[in-house]
Amino acid sequence: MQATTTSFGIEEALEQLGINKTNLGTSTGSEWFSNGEEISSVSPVDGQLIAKVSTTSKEDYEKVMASATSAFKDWRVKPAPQRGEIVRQFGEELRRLKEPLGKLVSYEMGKSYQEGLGEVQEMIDICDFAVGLSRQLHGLTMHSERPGHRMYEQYHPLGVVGIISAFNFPVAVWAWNTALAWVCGDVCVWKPSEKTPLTGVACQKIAAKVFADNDLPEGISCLINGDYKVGEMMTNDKRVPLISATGSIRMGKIVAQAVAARLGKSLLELGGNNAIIVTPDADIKMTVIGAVFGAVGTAGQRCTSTRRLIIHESIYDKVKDAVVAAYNQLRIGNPLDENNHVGPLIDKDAVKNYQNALEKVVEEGGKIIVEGGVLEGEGYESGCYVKPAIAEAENSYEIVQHETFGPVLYMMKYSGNVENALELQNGVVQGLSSAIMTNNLREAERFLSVQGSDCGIANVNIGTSGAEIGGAFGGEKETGGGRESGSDAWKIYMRRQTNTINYTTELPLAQGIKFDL
Ligand code: UN1
Repeated sequence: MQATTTSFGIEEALEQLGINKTNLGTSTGSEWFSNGEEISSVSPVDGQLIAKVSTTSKEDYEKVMASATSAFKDWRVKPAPQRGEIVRQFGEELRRLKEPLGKLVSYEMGKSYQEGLGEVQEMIDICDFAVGLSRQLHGLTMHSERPGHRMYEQYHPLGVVGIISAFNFPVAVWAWNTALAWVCGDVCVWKPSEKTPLTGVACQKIAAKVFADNDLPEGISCLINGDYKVGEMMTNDKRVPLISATGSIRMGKIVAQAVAARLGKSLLELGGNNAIIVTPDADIKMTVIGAVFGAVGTAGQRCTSTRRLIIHESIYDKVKDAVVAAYNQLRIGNPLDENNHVGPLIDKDAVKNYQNALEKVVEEGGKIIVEGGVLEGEGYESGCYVKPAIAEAENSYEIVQHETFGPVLYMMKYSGNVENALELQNGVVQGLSSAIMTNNLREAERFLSVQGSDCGIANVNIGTSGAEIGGAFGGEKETGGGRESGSDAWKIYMRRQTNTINYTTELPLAQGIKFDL
């Protein structure tokens, strides 16, 4: 087993990332504390313990907050383009360490090495985006209704941004938040998933080096570790004006209520139940690639993974046969081996949820058309490898309405026009990503219209996953409404101020009100 680890160069990757396996836990930058209980980072690839990481105690948390609030006072007065220069250097370090970090992501989380590298590439891309943004954090100027007055708006940094991220994108989602927050003048406290603490440690080390090389104070990048109890320290903390949380709808509802109770801001990126509509005019070859990658890529553990295929009855059998044939070609195994398409699920709880979904769909009347199952034997010792499965199911089934984080795809038919497909697609509580495969312009435009997809992401002739960083990322309904990453998502990391300046010797009131003394 150890041989697997070393043969794929994990020990070397850890060394290159400066992880020496001691004193890992809470950090304000170059300083590390490890006073809490330990959590184990176990690889789903081979079931090996990679390292132990200490959770954040209340005292450690207080040290972090003292450091972060003090660092904010310095960081916020640094001109934004200079903050951008620091983020540029951070992006350079990520370029240098792309391979070891991508490898650690793959080994700790279980996604393919290629996807691990892709995740680090998203980090690099958001850094580049943020560098440009650091010269463009602009508000509008408006015409005042009063003579001799100037009115404009400006954006100021918010303060400490709390980031709670999920195991499935253990590093990219942090970078989407942190690269923007840093150029905006905020400091960040990050709680990575307790299932992937080591990639968190690696990122913290990379960031800390850049801050230290530039003689910047501790506290601009902070790391805390642990489960929801540690998360609660932040969500209940008035010193944290914004909480950005990625994870399940269940978690998001708890976070949103805690943050709202103190009138803080939250940015939520929660579950999806993403569908591809396949119309009579679809390109079948493209549909198969989009659907299969969407459903089995990252072993179905993306919030953008394709969960439902809604296929027109006239081409149903053709699409079904092509997708089933593609599933028969899938190779499941060690994700660090580039010959494999599908790696393991994150842990045995995830395996149980996957098994439960397959049982439930049959109980509710569904029909399995590609058998699932847990793989055993050589190479599968971690117990986390499962076969991607497909079931024919109705949209109304309870299990279909629910997001199962694994490679389970539901296929269903629609008849008539695209409106019928849209009714099914929109007929779930989640609203993250959606897609239509069509060469028919009218259908595509109907899908994108006000009566079309109700999701935050709506794609034509592209699958549901694999969004680029340049667009705003997030979804509607119970997906939580937040937007991260590109476009103007930066605005949530800043506070907006409207300024009106009177350069006359009179004091005219707005709305024509007279107040003579
Ligand atoms: C997530 O699963 O939380 O669009 C993020 C995608 C990736 C990001 C997914 N760029 O699939």
